[in-house]
Amino acid sequence: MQMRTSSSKDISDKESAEDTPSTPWPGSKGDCQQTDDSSGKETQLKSLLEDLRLEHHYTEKLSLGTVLQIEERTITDEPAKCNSDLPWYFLKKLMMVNVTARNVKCTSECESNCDAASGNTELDLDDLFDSLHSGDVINPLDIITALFLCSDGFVRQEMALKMSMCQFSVPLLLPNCDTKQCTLMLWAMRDIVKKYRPQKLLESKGFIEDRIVVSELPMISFVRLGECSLSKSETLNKLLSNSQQYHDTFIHHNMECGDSSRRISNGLTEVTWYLPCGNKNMDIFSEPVAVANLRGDIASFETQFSFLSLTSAAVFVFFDNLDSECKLLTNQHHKAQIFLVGNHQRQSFSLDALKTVATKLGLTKSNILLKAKHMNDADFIKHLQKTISNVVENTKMKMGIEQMADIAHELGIFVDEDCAECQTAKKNADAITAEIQDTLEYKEAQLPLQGQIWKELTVLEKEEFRLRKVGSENIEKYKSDLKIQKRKLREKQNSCDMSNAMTCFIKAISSPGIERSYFLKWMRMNLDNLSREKLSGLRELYKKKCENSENKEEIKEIDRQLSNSSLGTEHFFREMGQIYEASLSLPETDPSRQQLQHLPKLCAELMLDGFPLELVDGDASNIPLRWVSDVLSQLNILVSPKSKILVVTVLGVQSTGKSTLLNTMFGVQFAVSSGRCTRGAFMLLIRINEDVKKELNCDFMVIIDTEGLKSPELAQLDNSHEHDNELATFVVGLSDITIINIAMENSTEMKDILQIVVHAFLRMKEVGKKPKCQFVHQNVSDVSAHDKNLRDRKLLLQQLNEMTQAAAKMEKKEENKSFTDVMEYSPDTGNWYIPGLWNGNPPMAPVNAGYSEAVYELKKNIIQILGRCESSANNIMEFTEWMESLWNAVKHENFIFSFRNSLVADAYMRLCTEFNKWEWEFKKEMYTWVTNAETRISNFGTVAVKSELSDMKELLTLLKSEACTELTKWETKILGNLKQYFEQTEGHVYLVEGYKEEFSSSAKSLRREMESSVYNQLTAAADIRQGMTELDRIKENHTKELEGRVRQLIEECRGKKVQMTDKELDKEFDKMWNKTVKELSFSKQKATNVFTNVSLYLRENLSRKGSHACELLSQKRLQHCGLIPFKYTVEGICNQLKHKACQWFNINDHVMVSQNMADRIIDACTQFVTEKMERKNNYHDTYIQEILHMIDERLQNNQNVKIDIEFEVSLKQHICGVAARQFQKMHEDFIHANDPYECLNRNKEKFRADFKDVFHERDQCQKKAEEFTSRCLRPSVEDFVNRSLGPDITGEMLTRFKFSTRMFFQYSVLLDLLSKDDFENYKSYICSYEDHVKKWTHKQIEEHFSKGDRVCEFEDRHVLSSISSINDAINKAKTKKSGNVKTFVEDVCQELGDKLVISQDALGAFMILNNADQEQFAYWLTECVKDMAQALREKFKTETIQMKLKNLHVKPQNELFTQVIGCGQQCPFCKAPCDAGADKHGEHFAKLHRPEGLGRFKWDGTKKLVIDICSSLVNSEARFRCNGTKGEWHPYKNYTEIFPDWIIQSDVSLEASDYWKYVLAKFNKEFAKAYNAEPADIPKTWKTITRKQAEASLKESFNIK
Ligand SMILES: Nc1nc2c(ncn2[C@@H]2O[C@H](COP(=O)(O)OP(=O)(O)OP(=O)(O)O)[C@@H](O)[C@H]2O)c(=O)[nH]1
Ligand SMILES: [Mg+2]
Ligand SMILES: [Zn+2]
Ligand SMILES: [Zn+2]
Repeated sequence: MQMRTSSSKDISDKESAEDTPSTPWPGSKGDCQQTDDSSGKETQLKSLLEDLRLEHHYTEKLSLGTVLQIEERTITDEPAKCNSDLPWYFLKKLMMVNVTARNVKCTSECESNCDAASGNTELDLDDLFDSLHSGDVINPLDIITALFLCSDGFVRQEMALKMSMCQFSVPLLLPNCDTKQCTLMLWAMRDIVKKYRPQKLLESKGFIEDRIVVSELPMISFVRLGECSLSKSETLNKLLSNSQQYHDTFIHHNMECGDSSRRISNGLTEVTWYLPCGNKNMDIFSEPVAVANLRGDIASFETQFSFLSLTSAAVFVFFDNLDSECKLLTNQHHKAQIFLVGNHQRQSFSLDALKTVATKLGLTKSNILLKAKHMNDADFIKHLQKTISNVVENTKMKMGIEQMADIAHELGIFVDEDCAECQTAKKNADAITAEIQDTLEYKEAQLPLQGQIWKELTVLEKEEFRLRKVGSENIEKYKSDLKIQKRKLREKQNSCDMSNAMTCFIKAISSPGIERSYFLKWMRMNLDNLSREKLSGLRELYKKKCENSENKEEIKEIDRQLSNSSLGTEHFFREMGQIYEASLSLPETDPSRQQLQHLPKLCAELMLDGFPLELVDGDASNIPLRWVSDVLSQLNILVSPKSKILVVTVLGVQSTGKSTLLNTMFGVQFAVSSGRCTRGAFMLLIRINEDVKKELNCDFMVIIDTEGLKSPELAQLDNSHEHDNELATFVVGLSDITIINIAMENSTEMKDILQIVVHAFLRMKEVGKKPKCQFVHQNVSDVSAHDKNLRDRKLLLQQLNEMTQAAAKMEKKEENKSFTDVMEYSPDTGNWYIPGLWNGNPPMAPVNAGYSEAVYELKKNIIQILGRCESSANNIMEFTEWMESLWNAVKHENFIFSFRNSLVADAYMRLCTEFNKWEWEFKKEMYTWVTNAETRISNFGTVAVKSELSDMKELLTLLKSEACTELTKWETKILGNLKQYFEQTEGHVYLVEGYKEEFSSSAKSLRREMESSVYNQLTAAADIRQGMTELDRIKENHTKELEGRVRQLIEECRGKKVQMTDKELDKEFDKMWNKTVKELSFSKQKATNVFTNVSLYLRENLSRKGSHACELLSQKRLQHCGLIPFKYTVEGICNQLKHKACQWFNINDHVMVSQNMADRIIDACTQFVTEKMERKNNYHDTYIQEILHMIDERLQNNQNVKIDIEFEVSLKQHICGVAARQFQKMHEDFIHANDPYECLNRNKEKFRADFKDVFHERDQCQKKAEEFTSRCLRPSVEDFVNRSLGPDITGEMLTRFKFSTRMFFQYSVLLDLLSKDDFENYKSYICSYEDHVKKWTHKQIEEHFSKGDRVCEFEDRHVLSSISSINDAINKAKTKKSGNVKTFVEDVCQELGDKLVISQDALGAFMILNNADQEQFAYWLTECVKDMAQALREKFKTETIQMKLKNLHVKPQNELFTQVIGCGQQCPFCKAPCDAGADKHGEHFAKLHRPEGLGRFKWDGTKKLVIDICSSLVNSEARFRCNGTKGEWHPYKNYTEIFPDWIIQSDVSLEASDYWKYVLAKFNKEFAKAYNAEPADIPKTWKTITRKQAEASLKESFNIK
């Protein structure tokens, strides 16, 4: 025990040491301004505040921001552990209007003293006794008093409001026990509005709704004189509770901790109200009454007592003991009737004294209430009630709390509204609201911009996207006209001078912090007061009429009136937004525009202070996008950079308590009222405290409250269906979690609303966002609701599934079959049952504790779900971007196809960039591998082979299986990368989740393509090598033979013993050579007929196309094909079309398109052939197979061009003819080059020189080394560099922005065009796209590599690596000490066999007559290799990049071209190239579509170029016809039915296609001339587009920042 005490003491010491304030106890400010004479001393107040750790808030008042922020303790259920937890515990519960908020107690006291822990099991009564009398327990009244003392005006208001909702008493006079000064809590109570029905309105079923501080009510006060054994507060509670339900309005002795002594709350005067509901049987008092309760003895609180006597209708004085002198009572000047309440049961009770006092006060019998012995509690209470009723009914003394302020002032009591900020703010607010007579008139006069003009603007804005009324007019012209009309409306807005009200309003909200907050609160209250009377009546009426939907017209009228009569601060802010937006259409330098620049910042500051921002204007059904985005970007500047936010929204039927739910959950103040209340959507920021930031991975929570969705009947009335749909889609799209509020009782209504919501979710899923949702079922009272409603939940899910199917059908996304396809939803965890809000009958009902608790559970769950989100939250700018693109898409009719979002685009781009990197890595590795494999094949069967395999077939099989392993490795790697990529949380990868499949199948197809290409290369190399073995053997024999003869000759010559001259030697040598050559047999290699082979493959290729194809094929011999340029003839098509009247089919265009396609295919094939020719290798059948494959693939990709079999056959014949001819030549050249006779003759001079050297016994070392270097090594090194350089250059280019993805490439090309701004350039881009791209790419490579010496670096690297391999080989060979140069060289070659291909011919010739000494040779060889390296580098330096590109095996320009050309598809309407990323993508799309005229479309009659843009057309009612529609007209909207592979998205914004509009406007005449047409009618607004705007639109379209 000893130990325990000391340790607990230690802790408390430590705690207090830590928490000692560093500054001396300061005086307080605000309403407690008097000097504090107790400074320095430990005062009651100070010590209590220290116990609660609130001391620093005494000066630095608690603000709403702090109270409402989300922190650890708001979301955990940790019980209060120490006293300092208590205020927060109370606040947390109070903010959620939990009626148990006042039951605050630390648990640690008793539990930490656990005996078991100290091993002490003895009965320890001392300890028990101690803990019973623990002086540490704090009275809840003290906590409340302390909190009020430590809070600013806004927290006080909030506390008072929530306390009154809980039916707790609220402070009327707040004491400060240090200064002995008290304060009237007028401001704190200002926000309380009560609704009740007094007797006189019983008949009419009317009610009174009023701000309680202005209601003039009789007040009945209860005070205590001296000691009193009767619990005043408990008596009061009984008095105010109705018979069925007891409620603790006032804290009393018998409540938890109510018995611990009050340290600072004596003198506290509380007030509560009894308000009748109009039911005689239930109402305790038939008229409303205020009940005040003074804590403590009036002897010590005279001021308070005087105040009560002057303001109350009656004062009930409770006492045990009355002093007959009792000056306190008798000296007072009372206005109130005095009632004396004594406890007769007490022994000390003196009847005499009572009599004296009563006489002095002139009291009658009825003024004295005594609780007699025989009287039970109930009777006593009844008696009291009756007395009070009497007073209330008869008194004239009625007073609002507002009026009490004067009395307070007279008595020296402060009023919390006295501070200067509050008063100035009030004056400012009053000045504005005093002007308001008729709301509608006022709005029209003072807030004109948001009225009709804004509504008209909204209509225009939406029409710009929806194009519903375009009729027969040209769409682009129509759009241009709309734009002009819009501009006019903005001008009209700008022409309004800023109204007086707005000037005052903006001035007032520009005032510093606290005054601004007061101002806005005053405004809100004033405006509320003004419209309450009218609105609450209308709302009630609305609610009633809605119950019976027959009164449609009436409802509509009421709704209109509601909208007209409502006037809140949001209207002023809305006007501000309009003023700001209108000003943006003025020139940037305009002073009136500049004056308004600061408005968004003002608003952003307000948001940070917790004020809601109107996102959607519910009246106009529109968002002032610029305004809202600018406010948000200002907000982004104000908060720490990259602050992240999570969004919680609520959706549901009207008046189902959505706003109430949010207010309860987060302690916020969205407008709440019965009847139609919230309009549009509001967003509000809540700060996340440091301690949970990490967990939630965000800095703010955004809460969005929305307008209630209407039932279809109501929606029908004002066509608000669309509005509801827009709103739901928009907010669901913005949110991370959507709470769907359902009132279970009305299931058909619910179903209709859900339908809207399901649509919204489906749309979101389609655009890549997966908001989570929670269903909230309100008014479910039963505790076991969750289990009971299992059936209901099943039903709900079933309904949701049906709705999903219906929605999917409407949105044409039928693959969505069930609700869970659309989103993650589990019927078990996604449903919440919340009991009714009120516990009993309003107005006297407190909030149901079950409601608050259930909402709290939901809140915890929501925060948990948000914390578990696998993807990271948006930052403010990202949120803004989402918002903008969502709203733009909402404005279109076809949301799914119109949604374009830069975050999605960003994520997609990142994915493409990454994927391209992996893909290239893969390709590059495979190129290296193939190079190596080919080297091994080329060296096969020569000295330079390491492998033990003797059979080429075996080697090939081995290599193929190696290749397969390699390919699989890389494929797995890419797929792994992809998987990993999608597992990360940053970068919004979930948005592009839908593309995952595409990319993974792309990886697989890449593997397949690589495999077939690798196999082909290996096979060709092996076959060619195989063909050479025989030749090599012959050559080797020949060489051997000759070598023998030469040696013989040398012997002979030496034998002659005469000195022979060179001439004689030559003669001998020639003689010997001619003789030998004659004797050797040279079977001439026979060339194969390539034509035969090619024909064979062509026939096989076409055999699948039917007999007609074969027939056509037989009509012409291949030898006769490809001799003249290919020309497409139209005969076939014409024949086909003869019988149909097809005027729509433009033959000329068709011919042009077909010819174009054919030319492009021919070009590609020619290029292939040329490249093969350049390699000077033998022909191989894989070549023609590849060519045929290329043709087929390209034809496949151009299916929109209608071709017939004649076309295909003749094209293939043409290409094969050309190819066969070339290949034939290549083959023959090869045979010639490798002919043994030729080879032998080529080496004749070398033989001669060697002959002489050997004869003369000259030292051959240096010469041989040079020879080996220059004839064998150097070519192979050069070859090696050429093989390796291609991938290097390609790799380098691919890292450049321009080539990193297809879209960036497209963007760069277009930007380049714009910078040149030259017609011919545009034309070449449009008319010969591939050619243009090829040239452009080529130029980019040249440009990039002509500067600096990047290429030389690459080359050096490869040269060096070869040299080092050679040196290694030499050193290794040296160690073998064979002593023979021949074996030495063979060793060297073998070492290099994997890396360098050493020419067999050269090697063979080198080997003969070699008498060099190995060591000497090795020395010289090393020297020569050094020189060679130098020489090679010199040579490379002098070569231009163009020359180098020619020699490369892997051509960078081809690689890049394949990369950027992608799938090669073009928009079926405007021919814009497809920009999709993965190779094998599901749908094609282009970022930027063009006016169709640029693709040669012209009007039939006028021949004028067409200005329409497909991205607009797909939104309109317009129709088209083409091949695909078989000439029938088809709506553009349903273009996917004809072109299922294409997605044509609407423009991101109306300016998105400015680029091409600008081009067409500028080069209209030139294009017309080039296309043989008339110039287009250019809409007015197109002509004003500047080059800068065109560039901006390009950036926007490609999402470049
Ligand atoms: N009886 C009862 N009344 C409730 C309950 N929840 C809310 N209310 C009251 O219903 C009225 C409407 O609540 P709001 O929160 O304004 O409803 P809302 O859904 O936001 O309404 P709109 O914004 O107009 O669609 C208020 O007076 C609430 O006090 C409940 O569970 N039971
Ligand atoms: Mg609401
Ligand atoms: Zn297009
Ligand atoms: Zn494509």
